[in-house]
Amino acid sequence: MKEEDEMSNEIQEVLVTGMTCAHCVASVTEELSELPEVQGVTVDLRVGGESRVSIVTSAPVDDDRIRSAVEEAGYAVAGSTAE
Ligand SMILES: [Cu+2]
Repeated sequence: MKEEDEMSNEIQEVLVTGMTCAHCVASVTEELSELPEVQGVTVDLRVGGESRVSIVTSAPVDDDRIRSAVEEAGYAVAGSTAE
């Protein structure tokens, strides 16, 4: 059985600075979740460094929109792990 075509979800990753606790994670997750394409957000919190944020999307989301959502939450995107 081949089911790979049925799931077209993609994962986009960005590095976010300034996050220090679960509240920060919740804020970023909440803002990113407001984007219609976003289906899930996973944060690998790294206090004092760059936290890796993995975003599951139904369609590619422009980096600028991800950046805006992160900034809306009060944090900064240090970079994207993908081109
Ligand atoms: Cu916090």
